Amino acid sequence: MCSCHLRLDNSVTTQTMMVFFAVLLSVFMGSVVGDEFKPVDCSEIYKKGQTVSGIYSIYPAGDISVWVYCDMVSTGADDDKGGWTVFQRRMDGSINFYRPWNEYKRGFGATEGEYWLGLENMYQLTRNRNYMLRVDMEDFTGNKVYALYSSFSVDSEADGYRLHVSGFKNGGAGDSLTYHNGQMFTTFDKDQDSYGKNCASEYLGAFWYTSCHYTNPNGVYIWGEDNTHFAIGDSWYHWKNNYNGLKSISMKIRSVS
Ligand SMILES: [Ca+2]
Repeated sequence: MCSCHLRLDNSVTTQTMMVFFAVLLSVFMGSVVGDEFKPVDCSEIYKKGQTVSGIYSIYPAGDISVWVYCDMVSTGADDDKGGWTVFQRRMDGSINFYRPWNEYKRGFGATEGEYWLGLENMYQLTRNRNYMLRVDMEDFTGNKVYALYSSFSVDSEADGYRLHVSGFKNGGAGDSLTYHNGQMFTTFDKDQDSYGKNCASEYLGAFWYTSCHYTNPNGVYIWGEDNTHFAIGDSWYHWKNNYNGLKSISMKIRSVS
């Protein structure tokens, strides 16, 4: 076999290649280092023109990136779309949500499916910015409702990751969250609720329990109605009582300008 047509002047080829890679590297470095876009949340990504829901990288504390699901289609109180940072999502029961404090602090699960973003990330997001909250839910027959709250924030770990939520607006779900306003977060290994026992171990979840809950979004993923064990499911009382597990529930925040 003759390979003469491939024979080139080695020195010229090497020089050409080096120039080519030098140009390529400078373009690459320029795009990565020079103009790097570090969005704090999905609201910033949406404002940059990304209108497709999906997995994006955000920087809640400004330096370290985390993967998150951005809902770019749901509406707020003014029917304005998009920019929602999903911090909690149940949809098929594939992830075990009965986890200890450190897991709820750091976050867990799969961004493309069920996950919890982490209390520290939620604190970092909401400490310097104003956010509204949207809770979306669906039952096992395809009905969908939601609840909106005009203000949402989470305190630091030193303050028990205390929840602040207010300004309810009904999207058919009713208000099962205002009751939890002002509460610290409780897991089975860290009891910060106002109940004699531990609400997390009593109702197999982790939440801003009082004594104990009107909603248990991190509870057991039960398939619809089941009162075998009282109020352990991923329920929202004011829509489906507390012995009905929801097919899906997701909690998401968007910055308020
Ligand atoms: Ca307790």
